[in-house]
Amino acid sequence: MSLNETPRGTRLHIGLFGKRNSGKSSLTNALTNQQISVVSDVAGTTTDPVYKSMEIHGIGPVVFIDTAGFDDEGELGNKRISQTKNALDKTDIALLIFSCAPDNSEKQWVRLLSQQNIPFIPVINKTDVLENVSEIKDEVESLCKKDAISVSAKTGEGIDSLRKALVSSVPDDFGERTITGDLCADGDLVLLVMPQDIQAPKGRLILPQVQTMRELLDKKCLVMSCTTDRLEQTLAALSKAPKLIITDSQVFKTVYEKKPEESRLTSFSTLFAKYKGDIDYFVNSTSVFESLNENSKILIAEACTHVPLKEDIGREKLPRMLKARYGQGLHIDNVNGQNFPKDLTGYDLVIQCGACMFNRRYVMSRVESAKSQGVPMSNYGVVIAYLTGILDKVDY
Ligand SMILES: Nc1nc2c(ncn2[C@@H]2O[C@H](COP(=O)(O)OP(=O)(O)OP(=O)(O)O)[C@@H](O)[C@H]2O)c(=O)[nH]1
Ligand SMILES: [Mg+2]
Repeated sequence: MSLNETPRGTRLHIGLFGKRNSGKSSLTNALTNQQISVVSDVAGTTTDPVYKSMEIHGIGPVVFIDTAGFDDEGELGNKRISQTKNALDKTDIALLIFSCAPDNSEKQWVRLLSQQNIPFIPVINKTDVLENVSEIKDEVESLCKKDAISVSAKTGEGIDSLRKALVSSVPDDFGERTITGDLCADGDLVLLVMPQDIQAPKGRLILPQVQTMRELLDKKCLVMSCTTDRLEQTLAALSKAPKLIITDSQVFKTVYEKKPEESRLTSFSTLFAKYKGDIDYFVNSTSVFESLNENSKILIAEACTHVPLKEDIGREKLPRMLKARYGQGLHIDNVNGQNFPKDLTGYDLVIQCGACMFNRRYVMSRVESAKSQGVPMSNYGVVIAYLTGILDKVDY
């Protein structure tokens, strides 16, 4: 599945993890009531993570992620485990599947889940054929220090209880975050400045614009939108100044100069920086700009995997702005999609895109990685605002 098809946004991501043949794919199929994943008694059937989105009554939209067994072996096996760990970085709730008594590999995963603060439910599968279910359950519960759910993916027994357990494990604050936060409320006039430039997909709006509009409509705001070249005409057509203007960050400075004084101003990517990531870390990290020089090394991470177009922000605009400031020798690496180096220590700064294609948990796992390595990390919108001297004027 390409990243463009990967379910995203505030969907709760439920990852299934366990050893090979424990029944992860069978359980994914049982939980979704569909034959999504290939099932077989050959250990190592699932290789790349398989994503399936659906609705669960009591939770709403979710994504199940079926993964390769974490006890895989050999060179290819290690690559699969690395993909499985990548899926863990996106997981909001994990199902840890056992089909026999736990051993070291499960002990290691219980540690991993706890270290990453991922809520998980231990699941004992294959209860239709296991002879010593209660002994295994005792061992699993003492390892995980919580109740396990017994199921059979084959007969369907226990699947309903597992769905109920999932509903009650959803973190309290999940899905509470909104894109526009308290910047606007019911009845406020909100103007969206959205240049439909060469990077905009033909005949469509980009995802951050769509999601923001939908949220504003749900909030009962009065939503108006225009392209940058029609900003003045639009403002003139309104009977009062917008409460809030949300602009594409590339034209932030232009909009700032033309906006009515009383209108608050923010950018789509700053809003998404807060929605998807750690806005305070992103803003504080801009202090590194004071100490960068031509020998510095910057990593630019883009979530999308589109073929870079002319005037691409990550590959052209940002590098041009940065090189104009620090010199042409400035070293900039670009990564796309899920390619994000584990070792960030060689970098002086990481700049992440708005990440509309990623879930919050995945962006936060990158932030945690940067923080733990002492590497500053920011985001497109925040950096552009800083470099154009208006970061202190952006509301978020
Ligand atoms: N009897 C019984 N067999 C099951 C159950 N769940 C899975 N199986 C069987 O166990 C084998 C492995 O199932 P999979 O769902 O492919 O296991 P997996 O964990 O996805 O395996 P990998 O993709 O290889 O890591 C298959 O032969 C399944 O039919 C169950 O609840 N009861
Ligand atoms: Mg499988």
